[in-house]
Amino acid sequence: MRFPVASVVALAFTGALVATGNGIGVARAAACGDDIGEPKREVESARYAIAFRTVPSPVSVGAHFIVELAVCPKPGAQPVAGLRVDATMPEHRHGMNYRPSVRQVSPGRWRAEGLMFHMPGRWEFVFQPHDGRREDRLTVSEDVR
Ligand SMILES: [Cu+2]
Repeated sequence: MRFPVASVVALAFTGALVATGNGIGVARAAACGDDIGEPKREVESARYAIAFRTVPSPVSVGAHFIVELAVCPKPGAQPVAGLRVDATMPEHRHGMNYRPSVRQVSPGRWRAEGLMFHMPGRWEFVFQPHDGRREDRLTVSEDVR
């Protein structure tokens, strides 16, 4: 299934919401995936907030890893009907050699297995939640040594 991508690209941050001075944003981000475990990272688009962590963390080159995610619709957004998880090396114009499997483990919680960064350098996680009609695209930079 293909969806038009809402061209929303958000950058990774740790507590960067505080810098926006948006009190509502701080509260909302804190509520999404609070219990996901450390090191928790967050990213958001216009419609969705995502908290996630990799297992293990940090990720090792050439070793499979898992991504655990909480995907939270913002007020007014539709519930998440599906989620795609991928990773690329933008400077090298390639992706992973493996296609991760993604499943919902409980309401709002997702698990992606079978990811592998096969070389060191700057990777970018690509999270694409959709509501059945439209898909957002959230990216998070990851330096892998
Ligand atoms: Cu590469």
